[in-house]
Amino acid sequence: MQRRNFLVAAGAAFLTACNKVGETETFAKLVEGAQNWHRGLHRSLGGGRITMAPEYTRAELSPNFRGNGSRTVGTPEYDAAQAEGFVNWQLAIDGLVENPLMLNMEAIRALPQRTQITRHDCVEGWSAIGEWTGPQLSAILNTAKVKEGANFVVFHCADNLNGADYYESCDMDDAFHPQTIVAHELNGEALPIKNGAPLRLRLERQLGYKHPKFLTHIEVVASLDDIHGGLGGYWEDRAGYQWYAGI
Ligand SMILES: Nc1nc2c(c(=O)[nH]1)N[C@H]1C(S)=C(S)[C@@H](COP(=O)(O)O)O[C@H]1N2
Ligand SMILES: [Mo]
Repeated sequence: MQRRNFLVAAGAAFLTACNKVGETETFAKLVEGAQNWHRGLHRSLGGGRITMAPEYTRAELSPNFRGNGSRTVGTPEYDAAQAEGFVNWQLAIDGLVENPLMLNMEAIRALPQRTQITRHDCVEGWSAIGEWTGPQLSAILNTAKVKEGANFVVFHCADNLNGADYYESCDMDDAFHPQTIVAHELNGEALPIKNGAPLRLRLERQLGYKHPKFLTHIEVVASLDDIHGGLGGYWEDRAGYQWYAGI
Protein backbone atom coordinates (compact mmCIF):
# COMPACT_ATOMS: atom_id res chain seq x y z
CA MET A 1 0.00 0.00 0.00
CA GLN A 2 1.47 3.32 -0.95
CA ARG A 3 0.61 6.82 0.10
CA ARG A 4 -2.74 7.91 -1.23
CA ASN A 5 -3.76 11.51 -1.51
CA PHE A 6 -7.00 12.09 -3.24
CA LEU A 7 -9.09 15.03 -4.18
CA VAL A 8 -12.69 14.74 -3.17
CA ALA A 9 -14.88 16.59 -5.61
CA ALA A 10 -18.30 15.01 -5.19
CA GLY A 11 -20.16 12.37 -3.24
CA ALA A 12 -19.52 9.76 -5.95
CA ALA A 13 -15.81 10.46 -5.92
CA PHE A 14 -15.84 10.23 -2.15
CA LEU A 15 -17.52 6.82 -2.35
CA THR A 16 -14.89 5.59 -4.82
CA ALA A 17 -12.12 6.86 -2.62
CA CYS A 18 -13.70 5.20 0.37
CA ASN A 19 -14.02 1.90 -1.47
CA LYS A 20 -10.33 2.02 -2.22
CA VAL A 21 -9.46 2.19 1.44
CA GLY A 22 -12.10 -0.33 2.44
CA GLU A 23 -14.58 2.06 3.97
CA THR A 24 -17.70 0.83 2.16
CA GLU A 25 -19.55 -0.22 5.26
CA THR A 26 -19.00 2.95 7.15
CA PHE A 27 -19.61 5.30 4.25
CA ALA A 28 -23.33 5.65 4.93
CA LYS A 29 -22.63 6.25 8.59
CA LEU A 30 -19.90 8.73 7.77
CA VAL A 31 -22.27 10.76 5.62
CA GLU A 32 -24.95 10.49 8.27
CA GLY A 33 -22.47 11.72 10.87
CA ALA A 34 -21.23 14.47 8.63
CA GLN A 35 -24.79 15.66 8.15
CA ASN A 36 -25.18 15.81 11.89
CA TRP A 37 -22.00 17.74 11.92
CA HIS A 38 -22.53 20.29 9.14
CA ARG A 39 -18.95 21.55 9.05
CA GLY A 40 -17.83 18.00 8.24
CA LEU A 41 -20.24 17.68 5.34
CA HIS A 42 -19.08 20.97 3.98
CA ARG A 43 -15.44 19.98 4.16
CA SER A 44 -15.78 16.43 2.87
CA LEU A 45 -18.02 17.14 -0.07
CA GLY A 46 -16.98 20.69 -0.83
CA GLY A 47 -13.65 19.96 -2.50
CA GLY A 48 -11.54 19.46 0.61
CA ARG A 49 -8.62 17.04 0.39
CA ILE A 50 -8.43 13.99 2.62
CA THR A 51 -4.78 13.18 3.23
CA MET A 52 -4.01 9.61 4.20
CA ALA A 53 -0.99 8.69 6.29
CA PRO A 54 1.30 6.26 4.43
CA GLU A 55 0.52 2.58 4.96
CA TYR A 56 3.10 -0.20 4.84
CA THR A 57 3.33 -3.95 4.21
CA ARG A 58 3.71 -6.75 6.73
CA ALA A 59 7.30 -7.22 5.53
CA GLU A 60 8.03 -3.74 6.87
CA LEU A 61 6.73 -4.36 10.42
CA SER A 62 9.19 -3.51 13.19
CA PRO A 63 10.24 -6.69 14.99
CA ASN A 64 9.60 -5.01 18.32
CA PHE A 65 7.25 -2.09 18.89
CA ARG A 66 8.68 -0.40 21.96
CA GLY A 67 6.62 0.98 24.81
CA ASN A 68 7.21 4.64 25.63
CA GLY A 69 5.96 7.04 28.31
CA SER A 70 3.68 5.09 30.67
CA ARG A 71 4.44 1.41 30.04
CA THR A 72 1.62 0.37 32.40
CA VAL A 73 -1.00 2.13 34.52
CA GLY A 74 0.36 0.69 37.73
CA THR A 75 -2.76 0.84 39.91
CA PRO A 76 -4.35 -2.15 41.73
CA GLU A 77 -7.52 -1.57 39.66
CA TYR A 78 -5.60 -1.82 36.42
CA ASP A 79 -3.71 -4.91 37.54
CA ALA A 80 -7.04 -6.54 38.47
CA ALA A 81 -8.52 -5.59 35.08
CA GLN A 82 -5.48 -7.06 33.35
CA ALA A 83 -5.74 -10.27 35.41
CA GLU A 84 -9.26 -10.86 34.09
CA GLY A 85 -8.26 -10.14 30.49
CA PHE A 86 -9.95 -6.70 30.44
CA VAL A 87 -13.40 -8.32 30.02
CA ASN A 88 -14.95 -5.60 32.19
CA TRP A 89 -13.01 -2.64 30.74
CA GLN A 90 -15.39 0.16 29.86
CA LEU A 91 -14.98 3.00 27.39
CA ALA A 92 -17.33 5.93 28.05
CA ILE A 93 -18.34 8.31 25.24
CA ASP A 94 -20.09 11.45 26.36
CA GLY A 95 -20.08 15.26 26.28
CA LEU A 96 -21.75 16.87 23.25
CA VAL A 97 -23.51 13.73 22.02
CA GLU A 98 -27.16 12.74 21.84
CA ASN A 99 -26.56 9.15 22.98
CA PRO A 100 -23.82 8.78 25.60
CA LEU A 101 -22.31 5.29 25.33
CA MET A 102 -20.57 2.85 27.61
CA LEU A 103 -18.78 0.23 25.48
CA ASN A 104 -17.12 -2.90 26.79
CA MET A 105 -14.48 -4.80 24.83
CA GLU A 106 -17.06 -7.11 23.29
CA ALA A 107 -18.98 -4.11 21.96
CA ILE A 108 -15.75 -2.58 20.61
CA ARG A 109 -14.89 -5.81 18.79
CA ALA A 110 -18.45 -6.11 17.43
CA LEU A 111 -18.11 -2.85 15.46
CA PRO A 112 -16.74 -2.93 11.87
CA GLN A 113 -12.95 -3.17 12.16
CA ARG A 114 -10.14 -1.48 10.28
CA THR A 115 -6.57 -2.80 10.10
CA GLN A 116 -3.73 -0.51 9.05
CA ILE A 117 0.05 -0.76 9.02
CA THR A 118 1.53 2.63 9.83
CA ARG A 119 4.69 4.26 11.14
CA HIS A 120 4.69 5.79 14.59
CA ASP A 121 7.07 8.73 15.01
CA CYS A 122 8.00 9.88 18.52
CA VAL A 123 9.46 13.34 19.09
CA GLU A 124 12.17 11.68 21.13
CA GLY A 125 13.64 10.46 17.85
CA TRP A 126 12.50 6.90 17.24
CA SER A 127 9.98 5.33 14.87
CA ALA A 128 8.30 1.94 14.61
CA ILE A 129 5.97 0.32 12.09
CA GLY A 130 3.02 -1.61 13.51
CA GLU A 131 -0.25 -3.16 12.36
CA TRP A 132 -3.22 -1.79 14.29
CA THR A 133 -6.79 -3.07 14.39
CA GLY A 134 -9.93 -1.53 15.83
CA PRO A 135 -13.13 0.33 15.00
CA GLN A 136 -12.94 3.74 13.39
CA LEU A 137 -13.59 6.53 15.85
CA SER A 138 -16.14 7.85 13.31
CA ALA A 139 -18.27 4.72 13.78
CA ILE A 140 -18.32 5.26 17.55
CA LEU A 141 -19.08 8.97 17.22
CA ASN A 142 -21.84 8.31 14.70
CA THR A 143 -23.46 5.86 17.09
CA ALA A 144 -23.22 8.44 19.86
CA LYS A 145 -24.49 11.16 17.48
CA VAL A 146 -22.35 14.25 17.81
CA LYS A 147 -24.32 17.39 18.55
CA GLU A 148 -24.00 20.71 16.78
CA GLY A 149 -21.35 22.91 18.39
CA ALA A 150 -18.83 20.11 18.85
CA ASN A 151 -15.31 21.18 17.94
CA PHE A 152 -12.94 18.74 19.65
CA VAL A 153 -12.74 15.20 20.92
CA VAL A 154 -10.87 14.65 24.20
CA PHE A 155 -9.30 11.30 25.11
CA HIS A 156 -8.93 10.52 28.81
CA CYS A 157 -6.53 7.79 29.92
CA ALA A 158 -6.19 5.59 32.99
CA ASP A 159 -2.53 6.47 33.70
CA ASN A 160 -1.08 9.23 35.78
CA LEU A 161 2.38 10.28 34.61
CA ASN A 162 4.53 12.26 37.06
CA GLY A 163 1.48 13.52 38.95
CA ALA A 164 -0.85 14.38 36.07
CA ASP A 165 -3.44 12.36 34.17
CA TYR A 166 -2.46 11.67 30.57
CA TYR A 167 -4.96 12.98 28.05
CA GLU A 168 -5.06 14.19 24.46
CA SER A 169 -7.46 15.78 21.98
CA CYS A 170 -8.07 16.32 18.28
CA ASP A 171 -10.35 18.33 16.01
CA MET A 172 -13.40 16.91 14.23
CA ASP A 173 -11.52 16.43 10.93
CA ASP A 174 -9.06 14.08 12.60
CA ALA A 175 -11.79 12.46 14.72
CA PHE A 176 -13.74 11.47 11.55
CA HIS A 177 -10.63 10.63 9.49
CA PRO A 178 -10.77 7.04 8.13
CA GLN A 179 -7.43 6.10 9.73
CA THR A 180 -8.37 7.34 13.20
CA ILE A 181 -9.14 4.12 15.06
CA VAL A 182 -9.55 2.91 18.62
CA ALA A 183 -7.04 0.06 18.46
CA HIS A 184 -7.30 -3.10 20.56
CA GLU A 185 -4.78 -5.17 18.57
CA LEU A 186 -1.15 -4.69 17.59
CA ASN A 187 0.33 -7.04 14.96
CA GLY A 188 -2.68 -9.36 15.16
CA GLU A 189 -2.51 -9.85 18.94
CA ALA A 190 -4.35 -8.22 21.82
CA LEU A 191 -2.69 -4.87 22.54
CA PRO A 192 0.31 -5.41 24.88
CA ILE A 193 0.27 -3.61 28.24
CA LYS A 194 3.27 -1.45 27.31
CA ASN A 195 1.43 -0.21 24.20
CA GLY A 196 -1.73 0.83 26.07
CA ALA A 197 -3.91 -2.25 26.72
CA PRO A 198 -6.73 -2.71 26.23
CA LEU A 199 -7.45 0.38 24.07
CA ARG A 200 -5.36 3.12 22.51
CA LEU A 201 -6.06 5.73 19.88
CA ARG A 202 -4.26 5.80 16.53
CA LEU A 203 -4.20 9.30 15.06
CA GLU A 204 -2.00 8.53 12.11
CA ARG A 205 -1.28 11.97 10.68
CA GLN A 206 0.23 13.18 13.94
CA LEU A 207 3.22 12.46 16.19
CA GLY A 208 3.40 9.74 18.85
CA TYR A 209 2.22 11.76 21.84
CA LYS A 210 -1.15 12.31 20.07
CA HIS A 211 -1.88 8.54 20.32
CA PRO A 212 -3.25 8.18 23.88
CA LYS A 213 -3.00 4.74 25.51
CA PHE A 214 -5.10 3.06 28.27
CA LEU A 215 -8.26 4.82 27.00
CA THR A 216 -11.16 5.07 29.44
CA HIS A 217 -13.26 8.01 28.28
CA ILE A 218 -13.89 9.92 25.07
CA GLU A 219 -15.46 13.32 25.56
CA VAL A 220 -16.86 15.56 22.79
CA VAL A 221 -16.50 19.24 23.62
CA ALA A 222 -16.91 22.72 22.17
CA SER A 223 -13.74 24.08 23.79
CA LEU A 224 -10.57 22.72 25.37
CA ASP A 225 -10.25 25.63 27.78
CA ASP A 226 -11.66 23.84 30.82
CA ILE A 227 -9.94 20.49 30.27
CA HIS A 228 -6.89 20.06 32.54
CA GLY A 229 -4.39 22.82 31.65
CA GLY A 230 -6.47 24.01 28.69
CA LEU A 231 -3.91 23.34 25.96
CA GLY A 232 -5.43 20.08 24.75
CA GLY A 233 -2.98 17.45 25.96
CA TYR A 234 -0.61 16.26 28.66
CA TRP A 235 2.56 17.32 26.85
CA GLU A 236 0.95 20.47 25.45
CA ASP A 237 0.09 21.58 29.01
CA ARG A 238 3.41 20.61 30.55
CA ALA A 239 6.12 21.04 27.94
CA GLY A 240 4.76 23.36 25.28
CA TYR A 241 4.41 20.63 22.66
CA GLN A 242 2.36 21.68 19.63
CA TRP A 243 -1.33 20.78 19.84
CA TYR A 244 -1.41 20.04 16.12
CA ALA A 245 1.54 17.70 15.70
CA GLY A 246 1.25 16.95 11.96
CA ILE A 247 3.88 14.70 10.44
N1 LIG B 1 -1.80 7.24 28.28
C1 LIG B 1 -0.64 7.51 27.69
N2 LIG B 1 -0.60 7.59 26.35
C2 LIG B 1 0.55 7.86 25.72
C3 LIG B 1 1.75 8.11 26.44
C4 LIG B 1 1.68 8.01 27.85
O1 LIG B 1 2.67 8.18 28.58
N3 LIG B 1 0.46 7.71 28.45
N4 LIG B 1 2.91 8.41 25.76
C5 LIG B 1 2.77 8.93 24.39
C6 LIG B 1 4.01 8.95 23.62
S1 LIG B 1 5.09 10.24 23.87
C7 LIG B 1 4.28 8.05 22.65
S2 LIG B 1 5.63 8.16 21.63
C8 LIG B 1 3.39 6.89 22.44
C9 LIG B 1 4.17 5.61 22.65
O2 LIG B 1 3.39 4.52 22.28
P1 LIG B 1 3.95 3.09 22.52
O3 LIG B 1 4.16 2.92 24.00
O4 LIG B 1 2.95 2.15 21.96
O5 LIG B 1 5.28 3.01 21.81
O6 LIG B 1 2.27 6.87 23.32
C10 LIG B 1 1.74 8.12 23.61
N5 LIG B 1 0.55 7.93 24.37
MO1 LIG C 1 6.58 10.19 22.12
